[in-house]
Amino acid sequence: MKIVKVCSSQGSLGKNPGCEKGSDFILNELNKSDLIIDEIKVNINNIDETNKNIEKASGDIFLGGDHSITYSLFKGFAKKNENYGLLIFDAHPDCALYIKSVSHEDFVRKLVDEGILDKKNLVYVGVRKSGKSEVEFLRDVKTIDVKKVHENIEKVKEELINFFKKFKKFYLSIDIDVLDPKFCPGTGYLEPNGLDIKELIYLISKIKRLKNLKRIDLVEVNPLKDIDNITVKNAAKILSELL
Ligand SMILES: [Mn+2]
Repeated sequence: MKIVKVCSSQGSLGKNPGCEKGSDFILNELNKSDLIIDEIKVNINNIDETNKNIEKASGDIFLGGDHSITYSLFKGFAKKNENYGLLIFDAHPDCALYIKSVSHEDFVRKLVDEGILDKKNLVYVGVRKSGKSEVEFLRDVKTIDVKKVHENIEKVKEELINFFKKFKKFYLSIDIDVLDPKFCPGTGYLEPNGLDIKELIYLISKIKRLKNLKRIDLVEVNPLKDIDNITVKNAAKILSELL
């Protein structure tokens, strides 16, 4: 199991500066000496170069960084003519209309438009704040809301496992803001009524048993905005569940 640090907030549109420090804080909190840890070369003056380096990287668990890193990580993960899926835990769908370089607000749309991701192989859990331009995009995408997790987590677990087990491989992306703000005060956007940390840990503990889960990322943890280290501690819990 190789962990890779992606210390960049270049794709956060200036809205989550500090999240480039997330991976170091999370690993520090986890405090395990037997981990294999690598780091992607970041050029803070050139996001395209950073993204190329991310795309070339090999590894199992990637620690951001902002959510735009998933664009290049998923590109590097996807191989032509293979069937693969993407599972995203996030308060936001990140499928806004994009302008130029990929950002943490639009990377999913870009992956779909470029033919790298098929919408029907994508599932969101926890989305609760979408922009106007995102509603149309989401119409034919499978989404599981927070209420459904609260009400019947067993059913959600079954649904996710049945959906993702059919792929040759799949990718799991976790934006920390899928959690309720009381579990993640240190992130870019706080969206009320999110998942409980126990719910998230439970779901990922079941999902990770699937052998075709081949790549994971955990993003948008911002130690500079954190309160009493709550976000970093919860991110370390999530990481330790994934190891
Ligand atoms: Mn988000």
